[in-house]
Amino acid sequence: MRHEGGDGYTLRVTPVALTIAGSDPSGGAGLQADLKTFLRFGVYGEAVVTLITVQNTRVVSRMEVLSPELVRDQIEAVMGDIPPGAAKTGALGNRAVVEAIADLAADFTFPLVVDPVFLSTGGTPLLDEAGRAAMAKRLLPRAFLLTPNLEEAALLVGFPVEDLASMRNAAEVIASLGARNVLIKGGHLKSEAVDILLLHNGKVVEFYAARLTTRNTHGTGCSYAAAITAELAKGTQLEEAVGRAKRFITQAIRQAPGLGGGMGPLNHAV
Ligand code: PXL
Repeated sequence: MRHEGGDGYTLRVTPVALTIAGSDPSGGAGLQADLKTFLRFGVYGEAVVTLITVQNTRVVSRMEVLSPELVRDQIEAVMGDIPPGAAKTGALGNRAVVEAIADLAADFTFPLVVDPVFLSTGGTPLLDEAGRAAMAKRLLPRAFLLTPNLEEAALLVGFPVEDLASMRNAAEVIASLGARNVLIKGGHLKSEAVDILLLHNGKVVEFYAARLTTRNTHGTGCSYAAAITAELAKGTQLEEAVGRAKRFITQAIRQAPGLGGGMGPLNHAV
Protein backbone atom coordinates (compact mmCIF):
# COMPACT_ATOMS: atom_id res chain seq x y z
CA MET A 1 0.00 0.00 0.00
CA ARG A 2 1.38 3.44 -0.89
CA HIS A 3 0.76 6.58 1.07
CA GLU A 4 0.72 9.74 -1.00
CA GLY A 5 2.08 12.89 0.60
CA GLY A 6 0.40 16.28 0.09
CA ASP A 7 2.42 16.89 -3.06
CA GLY A 8 1.76 13.42 -4.38
CA TYR A 9 5.12 11.92 -3.37
CA THR A 10 5.31 8.53 -1.75
CA LEU A 11 5.86 8.83 1.98
CA ARG A 12 6.31 5.17 2.74
CA VAL A 13 5.17 1.70 1.85
CA THR A 14 2.92 0.09 4.46
CA PRO A 15 4.07 -3.44 5.22
CA VAL A 16 1.25 -6.01 5.18
CA ALA A 17 1.08 -9.34 7.00
CA LEU A 18 -1.53 -12.08 6.70
CA THR A 19 -2.57 -14.63 9.30
CA ILE A 20 -4.42 -17.83 8.40
CA ALA A 21 -5.65 -19.02 11.77
CA GLY A 22 -8.42 -19.90 14.18
CA SER A 23 -10.58 -17.50 16.16
CA ASP A 24 -10.23 -17.20 19.95
CA PRO A 25 -13.16 -15.09 21.16
CA SER A 26 -11.31 -14.27 24.40
CA GLY A 27 -8.81 -12.37 22.28
CA GLY A 28 -5.61 -13.82 23.72
CA ALA A 29 -4.64 -16.37 21.08
CA GLY A 30 -5.39 -17.23 17.46
CA LEU A 31 -6.04 -14.61 14.81
CA GLN A 32 -7.00 -12.02 17.43
CA ALA A 33 -3.53 -12.26 18.99
CA ASP A 34 -1.95 -12.15 15.54
CA LEU A 35 -3.77 -8.96 14.50
CA LYS A 36 -2.89 -7.19 17.76
CA THR A 37 0.74 -8.21 17.34
CA PHE A 38 0.85 -7.04 13.71
CA LEU A 39 -0.49 -3.65 14.80
CA ARG A 40 2.06 -3.40 17.62
CA PHE A 41 4.82 -3.96 15.05
CA GLY A 42 3.46 -1.26 12.75
CA VAL A 43 2.21 -3.71 10.15
CA TYR A 44 -1.20 -3.73 8.46
CA GLY A 45 -2.87 -7.05 9.34
CA GLU A 46 -5.13 -9.32 7.33
CA ALA A 47 -6.83 -12.42 8.79
CA VAL A 48 -8.23 -15.50 7.06
CA VAL A 49 -10.34 -17.64 9.44
CA THR A 50 -9.80 -21.41 9.45
CA LEU A 51 -11.83 -22.45 12.48
CA ILE A 52 -13.87 -21.03 15.31
CA THR A 53 -13.26 -22.01 18.91
CA VAL A 54 -15.59 -21.41 21.83
CA GLN A 55 -13.25 -20.57 24.67
CA ASN A 56 -12.23 -18.28 27.46
CA THR A 57 -9.07 -18.22 29.56
CA ARG A 58 -10.34 -21.25 31.48
CA VAL A 59 -11.50 -23.73 28.86
CA VAL A 60 -11.90 -24.51 25.15
CA SER A 61 -15.39 -26.05 25.00
CA ARG A 62 -16.01 -26.32 21.28
CA MET A 63 -14.34 -26.05 17.89
CA GLU A 64 -15.78 -25.90 14.40
CA VAL A 65 -13.53 -26.03 11.33
CA LEU A 66 -14.57 -24.13 8.20
CA SER A 67 -14.75 -25.84 4.82
CA PRO A 68 -11.51 -25.91 2.80
CA GLU A 69 -13.30 -24.04 -0.02
CA LEU A 70 -14.24 -21.22 2.35
CA VAL A 71 -10.65 -20.97 3.57
CA ARG A 72 -9.32 -21.05 0.00
CA ASP A 73 -11.74 -18.34 -1.18
CA GLN A 74 -10.74 -16.04 1.69
CA ILE A 75 -7.05 -16.43 0.82
CA GLU A 76 -7.67 -15.80 -2.87
CA ALA A 77 -9.76 -12.73 -2.09
CA VAL A 78 -6.95 -10.99 -0.21
CA MET A 79 -4.10 -12.25 -2.42
CA GLY A 80 -5.59 -10.62 -5.49
CA ASP A 81 -6.11 -7.28 -3.77
CA ILE A 82 -3.76 -6.61 -0.86
CA PRO A 83 -0.98 -9.18 -1.20
CA PRO A 84 1.02 -9.50 2.03
CA GLY A 85 4.76 -9.23 2.46
CA ALA A 86 4.69 -12.26 4.76
CA ALA A 87 2.09 -14.70 6.09
CA LYS A 88 1.67 -17.14 8.96
CA THR A 89 -0.54 -20.11 9.66
CA GLY A 90 -1.91 -21.06 13.08
CA ALA A 91 -4.60 -23.56 14.06
CA LEU A 92 -5.85 -25.34 10.92
CA GLY A 93 -8.23 -27.98 12.28
CA ASN A 94 -8.02 -30.83 9.78
CA ARG A 95 -6.30 -32.32 6.76
CA ALA A 96 -8.56 -30.75 4.13
CA VAL A 97 -7.76 -27.24 5.35
CA VAL A 98 -4.03 -28.01 5.56
CA GLU A 99 -4.06 -29.30 1.98
CA ALA A 100 -6.05 -26.34 0.64
CA ILE A 101 -3.50 -23.96 2.14
CA ALA A 102 -0.55 -26.05 0.92
CA ASP A 103 -1.95 -25.95 -2.63
CA LEU A 104 -2.20 -22.15 -2.57
CA ALA A 105 1.15 -21.75 -0.82
CA ALA A 106 2.87 -23.21 -3.88
CA ASP A 107 2.33 -19.79 -5.51
CA PHE A 108 3.26 -17.61 -2.52
CA THR A 109 6.12 -15.26 -3.42
CA PHE A 110 6.62 -14.11 0.21
CA PRO A 111 7.85 -15.91 3.33
CA LEU A 112 5.36 -18.24 5.03
CA VAL A 113 5.74 -18.87 8.76
CA VAL A 114 4.07 -22.14 9.75
CA ASP A 115 3.25 -22.35 13.45
CA PRO A 116 2.31 -26.02 13.86
CA VAL A 117 -0.50 -25.52 16.36
CA PHE A 118 -1.56 -28.99 17.48
CA LEU A 119 -3.01 -28.18 20.90
CA SER A 120 -4.48 -25.13 22.61
CA THR A 121 -2.53 -23.67 25.53
CA GLY A 122 -4.77 -25.77 27.78
CA GLY A 123 -4.31 -29.00 25.78
CA THR A 124 -7.35 -29.15 23.45
CA PRO A 125 -6.50 -30.60 19.98
CA LEU A 126 -6.65 -27.90 17.28
CA LEU A 127 -5.41 -30.16 14.45
CA ASP A 128 -6.35 -33.82 14.10
CA GLU A 129 -3.88 -36.63 13.44
CA ALA A 130 -4.46 -36.78 9.68
CA GLY A 131 -3.97 -33.02 9.66
CA ARG A 132 -0.61 -33.37 11.41
CA ALA A 133 0.55 -35.88 8.80
CA ALA A 134 -0.62 -33.58 5.98
CA MET A 135 1.20 -30.68 7.58
CA ALA A 136 4.47 -32.64 7.69
CA LYS A 137 4.08 -33.86 4.11
CA ARG A 138 2.45 -30.92 2.31
CA LEU A 139 2.85 -27.68 4.24
CA LEU A 140 6.26 -28.09 5.83
CA PRO A 141 8.06 -28.02 2.45
CA ARG A 142 6.37 -24.64 1.79
CA ALA A 143 7.48 -23.14 5.09
CA PHE A 144 10.11 -20.42 5.16
CA LEU A 145 10.07 -20.93 8.93
CA LEU A 146 8.53 -23.61 11.14
CA THR A 147 8.01 -22.64 14.80
CA PRO A 148 7.19 -25.71 16.94
CA ASN A 149 7.34 -25.78 20.73
CA LEU A 150 8.89 -28.83 22.41
CA GLU A 151 5.71 -30.89 22.32
CA GLU A 152 4.93 -30.08 18.67
CA ALA A 153 8.53 -30.79 17.67
CA ALA A 154 8.34 -34.20 19.39
CA LEU A 155 5.11 -35.07 17.56
CA LEU A 156 6.71 -34.08 14.24
CA VAL A 157 9.96 -36.01 14.67
CA GLY A 158 8.78 -38.97 16.77
CA PHE A 159 11.28 -38.72 19.63
CA PRO A 160 11.20 -36.76 22.90
CA VAL A 161 12.42 -33.17 22.67
CA GLU A 162 13.28 -31.97 26.14
CA ASP A 163 16.76 -30.48 26.19
CA LEU A 164 19.13 -28.47 23.99
CA ALA A 165 20.68 -31.53 22.35
CA SER A 166 17.35 -33.06 21.33
CA MET A 167 16.13 -29.62 20.19
CA ARG A 168 19.08 -29.41 17.81
CA ASN A 169 18.45 -32.92 16.53
CA ALA A 170 14.76 -32.22 16.04
CA ALA A 171 15.54 -29.00 14.15
CA GLU A 172 17.78 -30.98 11.76
CA VAL A 173 15.07 -33.58 11.17
CA ILE A 174 12.40 -30.92 10.54
CA ALA A 175 14.74 -29.15 8.11
CA SER A 176 15.24 -32.45 6.29
CA LEU A 177 11.44 -32.67 5.90
CA GLY A 178 11.62 -29.45 3.88
CA ALA A 179 11.23 -26.45 6.19
CA ARG A 180 13.77 -23.83 5.11
CA ASN A 181 14.46 -22.55 8.63
CA VAL A 182 13.39 -23.99 11.98
CA LEU A 183 12.80 -22.27 15.33
CA ILE A 184 12.22 -24.64 18.24
CA LYS A 185 10.77 -22.82 21.21
CA GLY A 186 12.04 -23.96 24.59
CA GLY A 187 9.62 -22.00 26.76
CA HIS A 188 8.66 -25.22 28.52
CA LEU A 189 12.25 -26.34 29.22
CA LYS A 190 12.90 -27.00 32.89
CA SER A 191 15.90 -24.66 32.92
CA GLU A 192 15.95 -21.42 30.93
CA ALA A 193 13.58 -20.42 28.11
CA VAL A 194 16.03 -21.10 25.27
CA ASP A 195 14.91 -21.12 21.64
CA ILE A 196 17.02 -22.66 18.89
CA LEU A 197 17.03 -21.26 15.38
CA LEU A 198 18.47 -23.50 12.67
CA LEU A 199 19.08 -21.44 9.54
CA HIS A 200 19.06 -22.92 6.05
CA ASN A 201 22.83 -22.48 5.78
CA GLY A 202 23.32 -24.74 8.83
CA LYS A 203 24.02 -21.93 11.29
CA VAL A 204 22.44 -22.43 14.74
CA VAL A 205 21.50 -19.44 16.89
CA GLU A 206 20.32 -19.67 20.50
CA PHE A 207 17.97 -17.10 22.02
CA TYR A 208 17.95 -16.91 25.82
CA ALA A 209 15.42 -15.42 28.18
CA ALA A 210 14.89 -15.91 31.88
CA ARG A 211 12.14 -18.40 32.69
CA LEU A 212 9.03 -16.62 33.85
CA THR A 213 6.78 -18.40 36.31
CA THR A 214 3.28 -17.33 35.38
CA ARG A 215 0.00 -18.78 34.23
CA ASN A 216 -0.52 -15.86 31.85
CA THR A 217 0.85 -17.52 28.74
CA HIS A 218 -2.35 -17.88 26.70
CA GLY A 219 -1.47 -17.19 23.06
CA THR A 220 2.29 -16.96 23.57
CA GLY A 221 3.07 -19.18 20.58
CA CYS A 222 0.69 -17.33 18.25
CA SER A 223 1.97 -13.92 19.28
CA TYR A 224 5.64 -14.93 18.97
CA ALA A 225 5.15 -16.30 15.44
CA ALA A 226 3.05 -13.25 14.52
CA ALA A 227 5.81 -10.90 15.68
CA ILE A 228 8.35 -12.75 13.53
CA THR A 229 5.95 -12.60 10.58
CA ALA A 230 5.46 -8.85 11.06
CA GLU A 231 9.23 -8.29 11.02
CA LEU A 232 9.60 -10.44 7.90
CA ALA A 233 6.87 -8.35 6.23
CA LYS A 234 9.03 -5.29 6.91
CA GLY A 235 11.99 -6.97 5.24
CA THR A 236 13.94 -7.74 8.43
CA GLN A 237 16.43 -10.61 8.21
CA LEU A 238 15.24 -13.75 10.00
CA GLU A 239 17.82 -13.82 12.80
CA GLU A 240 17.11 -10.20 13.70
CA ALA A 241 13.35 -10.76 13.34
CA VAL A 242 13.43 -13.62 15.85
CA GLY A 243 15.52 -11.57 18.29
CA ARG A 244 13.05 -8.66 18.20
CA ALA A 245 10.07 -11.01 18.49
CA LYS A 246 11.62 -12.80 21.48
CA ARG A 247 12.19 -9.49 23.31
CA PHE A 248 8.57 -8.50 22.59
CA ILE A 249 7.14 -11.79 23.83
CA THR A 250 9.19 -11.76 27.04
CA GLN A 251 7.97 -8.25 27.87
CA ALA A 252 4.40 -9.08 26.86
CA ILE A 253 4.39 -12.01 29.32
CA ARG A 254 6.06 -9.92 32.06
CA GLN A 255 3.48 -7.17 31.72
CA ALA A 256 0.44 -9.42 31.26
CA PRO A 257 -2.72 -7.58 32.34
CA GLY A 258 -3.91 -10.44 34.56
CA LEU A 259 -7.27 -10.86 32.87
CA GLY A 260 -9.60 -13.83 33.24
CA GLY A 261 -9.85 -16.62 35.75
CA GLY A 262 -7.64 -19.12 33.90
CA MET A 263 -4.52 -18.87 31.72
CA GLY A 264 -4.56 -15.14 31.06
CA PRO A 265 -3.53 -13.29 27.90
CA LEU A 266 -0.35 -11.32 27.26
CA ASN A 267 -0.01 -7.57 27.01
CA HIS A 268 0.19 -7.04 23.25
CA ALA A 269 0.64 -3.31 23.71
CA VAL A 270 4.11 -3.46 25.34
O1 PXL B 1 -1.88 -20.74 20.98
C1 PXL B 1 -2.42 -21.73 20.16
C2 PXL B 1 -3.78 -21.37 19.67
C3 PXL B 1 -3.98 -21.11 18.34
N1 PXL B 1 -5.19 -20.82 17.83
C4 PXL B 1 -6.27 -20.77 18.60
C5 PXL B 1 -6.14 -21.01 19.96
C6 PXL B 1 -4.86 -21.33 20.51
C7 PXL B 1 -4.70 -21.57 21.93
O2 PXL B 1 -5.58 -21.57 22.74
O3 PXL B 1 -7.22 -20.96 20.72
C8 PXL B 1 -7.58 -20.45 18.00
